[in-house]
Amino acid sequence: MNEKMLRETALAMVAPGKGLLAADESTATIAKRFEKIGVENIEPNRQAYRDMLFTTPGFEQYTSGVILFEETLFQKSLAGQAFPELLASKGVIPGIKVDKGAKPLAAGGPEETVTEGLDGLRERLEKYYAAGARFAKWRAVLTIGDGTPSDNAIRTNAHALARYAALCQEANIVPIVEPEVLMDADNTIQVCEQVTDRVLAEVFDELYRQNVVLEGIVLKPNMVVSGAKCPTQAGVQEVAERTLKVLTRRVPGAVPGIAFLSGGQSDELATAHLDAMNKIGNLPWKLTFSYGRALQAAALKAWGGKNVDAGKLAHLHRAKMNGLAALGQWDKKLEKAA
Ligand code: 5MM
Repeated sequence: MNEKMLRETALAMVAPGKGLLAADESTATIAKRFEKIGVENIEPNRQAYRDMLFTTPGFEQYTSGVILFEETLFQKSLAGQAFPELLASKGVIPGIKVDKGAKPLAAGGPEETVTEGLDGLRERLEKYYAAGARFAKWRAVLTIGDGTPSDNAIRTNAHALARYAALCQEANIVPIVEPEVLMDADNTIQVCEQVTDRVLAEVFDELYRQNVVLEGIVLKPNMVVSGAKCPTQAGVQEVAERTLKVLTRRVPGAVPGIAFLSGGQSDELATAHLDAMNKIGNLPWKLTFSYGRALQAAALKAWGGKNVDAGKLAHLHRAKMNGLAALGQWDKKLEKAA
C-alpha cells in the first residue's frame, strides 16, 4: 500500500472548489432515469449520454473526479478514446463503483439491506486500477422506519464498508465510504440526526478495527435533513448546523474530505445546504459534493436523447453552482441570472 499516493489522490478528490460527479448508475438505475425522458436503455444511448457529460467544456474546473459504472470504465467515447483516458486528459480522476448492490438482509428488519460485492473484489480492483481507476465507491443503504435501522443492519453494513475500504487501499485505490441513511421517509430531522450519528459511529469503529488509513479515504454521507414525507421541513441553516454537529462528533480530522450525496433533494437545495455548511466554515476536513441526481437531473432533461449542447450547458451550470458551494461562495441570485 502506498499511503502517500492514497493521501494525494484523496486530497485531489476534494480540491478547493471541486467535487465529484456520481455517474455510476447501474443498468437498472439508468433505466429509470431514461424512462422519464423517453430514451431507450441500450448501450449506445448510455454511451452517448455519458459522452455528453464528460465532454462538457469547462466542467473540469469544478469536477475533481467522476464515479463510473463498470461498463463505462471499459467503454470508449464517441470519438473513440477510452473514457478513463478522456477524463484523465482533462485532469479529472476516474473512479469506479465496485459494490454489487444492496440485497435483502437475512434476519434484518423490514426493507433492510446489506450491500454485497466482496467476493472476488481483490481481483476486480487490480483490473480497475489497470483500466485507470484511482478511487472506488461502495454504497451502504440504511432505512429509517419502525424499529429500523436495526443494530444488525448498521453493524453488518459498516463491517462490509470497512472490508471494502481495506481492500481498496491495498490496491492503491482510494475508497469512497458511503453509508447512506435514506432521506425519503416521514421522520423528523431529529430522528435523521440520531440515526446518522449511530451509523457514522459504527462505520468509524469498523474502519479503525480493520486498519483503514483515514488519510486515504473520502466519506460520502447523507446530510441531516427532515424526511421527504415529514410535514415539517427544516430550513437550510438548521440542516447545515445539525449536519455539522454530527460530522464534527463522528468524523476524525485525519479524513481529508467529505463529499455529500444528494439523496433526492432538489438541485438547488442540495447546493444551498452545501454552501451553508461551507459558509459556517472552520472545519477540519474539506466539504464538497458527490452528487448523482442533483448534478444530472437538469442535464438529463435538457439532453432528452438528442440535444447535446443543451445537456452540456445544464451540466456546466450545476457543476459551477456546486463548485461555488464547495467554497461557500454560492448565491441564489446566480441561479436566476443563469
Ligand atoms: C448515481 O447513482 C449511484 C448508483 O446507484 P445504483 O447503484 O442504485 O445504480 C448512487 O450510488 C449514487 O452515487 C449515490 O447514491 C449518490 O447519488 P444521489 O443521487 O443521491 O446524489
